[in-house]
Amino acid sequence: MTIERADVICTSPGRNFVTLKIVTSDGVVGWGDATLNGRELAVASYLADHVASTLIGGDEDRIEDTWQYLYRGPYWRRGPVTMAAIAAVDMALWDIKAKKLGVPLYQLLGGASRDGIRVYGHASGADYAALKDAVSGYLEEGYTAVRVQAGVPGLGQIYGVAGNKPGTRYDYEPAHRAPDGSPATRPTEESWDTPAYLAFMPEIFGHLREDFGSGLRILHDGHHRMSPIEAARFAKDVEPHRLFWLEDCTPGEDQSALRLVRSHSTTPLAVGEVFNSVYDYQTLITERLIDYVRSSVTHAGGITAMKKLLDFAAIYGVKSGMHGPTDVSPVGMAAALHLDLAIHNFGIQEYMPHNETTLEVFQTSYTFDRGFLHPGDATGLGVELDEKSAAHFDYTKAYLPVNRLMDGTVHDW
Ligand code: CS2
Ligand code: MG
Repeated sequence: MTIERADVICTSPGRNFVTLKIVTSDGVVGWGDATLNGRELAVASYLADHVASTLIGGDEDRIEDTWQYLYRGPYWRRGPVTMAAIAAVDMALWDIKAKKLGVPLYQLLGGASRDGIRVYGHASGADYAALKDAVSGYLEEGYTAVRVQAGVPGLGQIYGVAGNKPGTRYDYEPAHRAPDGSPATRPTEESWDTPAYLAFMPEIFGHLREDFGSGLRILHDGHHRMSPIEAARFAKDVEPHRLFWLEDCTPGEDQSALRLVRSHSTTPLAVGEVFNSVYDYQTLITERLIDYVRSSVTHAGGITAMKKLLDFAAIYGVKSGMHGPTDVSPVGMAAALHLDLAIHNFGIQEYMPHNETTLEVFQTSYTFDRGFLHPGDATGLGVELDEKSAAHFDYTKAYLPVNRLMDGTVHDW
């Protein structure tokens, strides 16, 4: 059989998503996630204007060959736009293959290596009292791992600190439309002060350990904001509180900078949500400078590429900790869950549940039970997009915020 159609669907059920639909000549449909938060239309154009016509008439079963054709063929390599586009094609072809064989995708990846996928939720609070409430809420739902972000005195809204009122905690969304819901014309701006953060944040972990004991897995995201020496100090200061991981303590593309952090602390390090290829990790993995790989299937070239990356990491004792924010669509999330279930070196999976509107458009079969997810046993990825419903939600331009130091200097976000 051959690929008959490859259509790109941009929709905004609560937030923007780019989805690729591949249809074979015998009518099998495969879905792929190509969402790149804040830069969605660049990937949509890459797929619709440069990739779709090259797929038509091709053999949908040749997944590896198609991946290589799209990666090596165009000469220009890597980058988030290209790799999200390749990822969408790759996911859709794996979805088709598993549907044709009548199995859930994880069976083609070696079968289940575990019964459920431990996930971490996002707890945050403008102050410690609010954070403590948020953490307690997650524990009541059975979570065994939480990422904690807290407001820093003297700073306004900062990354990762959301409302914690009942029903709003999952609304945390860093990509902004205009306040009236219309398309944004430019990013909002936040302010940042690393010394204030370094002085304040470590004691939060101390309070959490006092209140919740040593069993809770505590994660924290530095969101690329520290210099190597600041990150080394932070990782050392929080060492007594035994974090599960410290994420993106520095801008990770400077791979050798992590040597400095590593040489000062045993706090486990997680890096890679903005990476898009195994080569971004080469130094980090071979020198054992990190403990967890943070890429998502959507941004790192699909299931084919992630499986290779995670197998490479396994050789060096590095585990998975795949990115799972709401800007990865339910299709991308399902792809992660099939891999999580199958690989041996699974670490943890990030989980930010999508809102009800998103889940009306994307019909999922993955399940959550007391802190663990399972991809389900529907054939393929187990997610179907309802195109009629998607058509009700027009793409609405939104931007991630820009971050500035207190003196106005643009800083890492
Ligand atoms: C993040 C994301 O999930 C995370 O750890 O750092 O929230 C990230 O900011 C967004 O995915 C950006 O699109
Ligand atoms: Mg992060």
